[in-house]
Amino acid sequence: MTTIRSLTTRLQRVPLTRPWGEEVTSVGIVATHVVRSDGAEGWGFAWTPQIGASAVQALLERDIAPASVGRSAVPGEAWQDLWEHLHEAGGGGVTTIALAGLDLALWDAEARSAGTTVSGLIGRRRERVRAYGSGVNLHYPLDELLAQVQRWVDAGFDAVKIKVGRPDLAEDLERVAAVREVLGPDRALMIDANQRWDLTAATTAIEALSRHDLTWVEEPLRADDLAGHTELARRIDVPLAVGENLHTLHRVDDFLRAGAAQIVQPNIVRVGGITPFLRIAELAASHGATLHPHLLPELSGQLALTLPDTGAELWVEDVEDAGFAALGALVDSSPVRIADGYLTENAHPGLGLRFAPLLGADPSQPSEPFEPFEPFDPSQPSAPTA
Ligand code: SMN
Ligand code: MG
Repeated sequence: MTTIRSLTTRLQRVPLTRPWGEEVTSVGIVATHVVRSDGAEGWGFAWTPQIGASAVQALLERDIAPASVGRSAVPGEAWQDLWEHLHEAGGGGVTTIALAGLDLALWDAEARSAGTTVSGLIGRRRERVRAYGSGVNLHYPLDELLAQVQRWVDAGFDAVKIKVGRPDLAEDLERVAAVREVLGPDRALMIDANQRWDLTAATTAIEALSRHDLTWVEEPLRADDLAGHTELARRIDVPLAVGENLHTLHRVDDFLRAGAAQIVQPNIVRVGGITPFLRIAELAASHGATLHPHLLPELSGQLALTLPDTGAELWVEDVEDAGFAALGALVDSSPVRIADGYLTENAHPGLGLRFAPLLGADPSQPSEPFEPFEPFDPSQPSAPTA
């Protein structure tokens, strides 16, 4: 049996050329490297824009590496046991984000050692998948927002997503109306509230905004609020999309069973990697729900190419200037290409997503061992709390 010989990590922040807000000027990456008992190597990553990157790295180094060394390196085989191992720290969230770092590296190693891509290993079922233009643009003044929408139109996207949830609904109305004007009647427009509303505000806002022909409304309420989404879905006609903050198959199942969403958007890293993502895709298909993977198109685009045709649309999300290759974060060129509103794969080994160390060190070298935390000294008084 091929087993996991080692797992090492490196934490880095990738600066964004187009900040996602005043405080979001970079995203956290925990780059992972696996060596198998047969000597094959794989590279993966965990991702968390603002919160928890050090916790994710600590889980990988302190809990996942010791529990995974010696286990099967076949992608997916160790996943369930490791998820159960981590579960007391939470069924989803930092635990699954960290587990993705191992899972992706194992899929990468398997595909590289078979001389193929991950989509080739799983079985590619499509040559291309539709992509939509997206932006983290709630903070943009209206003229910048419209210029961004025009860039998407010029680039050939026929579906776009913008942020809503400004403090005053009149501003959202003005922005969505103006964006619809730029798009014309035939392009699809989606809105994303990023959990900013409560049930009353969401009902009022969506009723008002829906006159601009919306393809979906994303995360109108706190993502944890299953009852709220169920009630909102009963009240409105626009399809509801959730999933970038649902971390497990069970939670996605809860939403679909309750009729609380028609569209699910799992984030491959947040759910724990490719292994659970493929299970969630099957689950969504069994519910007749539409699945559009959240963000990370260089990763989710590759997986989207392998999903069976369920008759539903399948779109990947291209957030402007957020691709890891475009941000200069990868050793190799991008494993995918997005042009004229479609994503296709470029030739590459494995996942083709080796993160470059920030100062140009050799990525084939294992990362520095994890810095041990300061040991707790019981003789020292703890810092006073305010
Ligand atoms: C989003 C979430 C996290 C990072 C970037 C963008 C957003 C989206 O919710 O769906 O695009
Ligand atoms: Mg979103």
